[in-house]
Amino acid sequence: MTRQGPDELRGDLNAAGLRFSIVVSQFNAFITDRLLAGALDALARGGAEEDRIEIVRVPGSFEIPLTAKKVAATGRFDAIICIGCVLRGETSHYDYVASETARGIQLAQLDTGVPMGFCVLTCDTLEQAIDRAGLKGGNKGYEAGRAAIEMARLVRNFAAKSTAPARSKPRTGRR
Ligand code: INI
Repeated sequence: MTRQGPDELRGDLNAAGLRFSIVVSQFNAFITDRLLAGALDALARGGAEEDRIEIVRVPGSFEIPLTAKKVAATGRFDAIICIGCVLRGETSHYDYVASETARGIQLAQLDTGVPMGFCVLTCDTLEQAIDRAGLKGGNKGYEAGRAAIEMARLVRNFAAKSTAPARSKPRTGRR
C-alpha cells in the first residue's frame, strides 16, 4: 500500500493570468523608481501580462496603506506590491512613518485578504537604500514581486481547494 503524506499547499512563481497592482511612493523617487523596476522585472519573468498590471502613485510611504486597502477593495487584483523608501532624518518623524506604514500595510492585507508584498525600505542612509535598490543588496522590489506572485498563487490554490471535495482516506481493509 502506498502511504499518502500530509497535504502540502504552496504557491509558485507563475504569474500568467494574475492581476497585480503596484502602489509606489513618490517620496525618495530616486530609490522607489528602481524598486518599481525590480518589481516589474519579477512580474515579467514570471510571465505576467502588462495589461494586468496597474501602477498607483502616492505622495509618500505614509499614504501607501490606505491606498493599498482601497485598491484591494476593488476586487480586481490578486496581489498588491507596496513600494516606498523611508530614510532616517534628524527627528523621530522617520519612526512614525516607518512603523505606521508597515503596520498599515499588514492591517490592510489582513483586513482585505489580498496579499501585499512589503517593499518599504527603512534605512539610516541613502547609501543603504541604494544598495537595496539594485546594487550590493540586490533589488528588494524584485524580491517583493516574487513574493507577491507566490502569495497570489497560494491564495488561488486555497480557493480551489476549498471548493474541491475532501481527499479520500486510504483504505485499510478493515471495517
Ligand atoms: N515619506 C517617505 O516615503 N519617506 C521618507 O523618508 C519620508 N520622510 O522622511 O519624511 C516621508 N515622509 C512623507 C510621508 O510619507 C507623508 O507623505 C507625509 O507625512 C504626508 O502625509
